[in-house]
Amino acid sequence: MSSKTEWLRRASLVAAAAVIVTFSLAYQPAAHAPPPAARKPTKTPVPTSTSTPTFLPSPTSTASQDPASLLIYALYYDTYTSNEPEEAFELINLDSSAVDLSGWQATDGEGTVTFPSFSFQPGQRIWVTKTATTFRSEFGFSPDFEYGGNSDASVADMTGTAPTFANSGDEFQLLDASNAVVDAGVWRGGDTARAGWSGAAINP
Ligand SMILES: [Ca+2]
Ligand SMILES: [Ca+2]
Ligand SMILES: [Ca+2]
Repeated sequence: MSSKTEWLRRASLVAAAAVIVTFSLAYQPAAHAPPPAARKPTKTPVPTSTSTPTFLPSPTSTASQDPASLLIYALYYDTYTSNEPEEAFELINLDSSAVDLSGWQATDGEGTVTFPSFSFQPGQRIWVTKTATTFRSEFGFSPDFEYGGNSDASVADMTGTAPTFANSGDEFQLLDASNAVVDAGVWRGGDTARAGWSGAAINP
């Protein structure tokens, strides 16, 4: 299967030095179509200062899976806290049925972490962070998974070696249980040749 995934250019900054990239990956490759209302975030980070939103261009993903299924919705790679323990990403399930995330992986090329069994419901969005306690103190709500160690017993842990999202540029891939690239993102100086991505890196 082929797919085209659009990284829309909605983004918000939670702090002056912090960048959270929020992108909706739409089925239709319209260059600047606004996101459907149903996909507008309902969880909003609590800003500690205001800064100018960054608008992303719309490169095309070449991920192999049905584009209207399970997608990367946001990536928080340049965070507010020193040493960035609250790096995070958000996924959305746009499928009409639940997806079992067991064995699915997230990687930046250096670190790869694996989801435990989890029934990802249609329309659901989940936040996945390196450190749940820091994430919650910043955003005001608990993430669904953490991958940098068990900082919070109430938040499910992923296994593997934690990715670190380089602020100067990096790559992120979501792989299903058969190791197929489901979605990907490349920003700033990241390697745009990675599977699942085509076009220029985003520069929020
Ligand atoms: Ca935990
Ligand atoms: Ca990295
Ligand atoms: Ca980072």
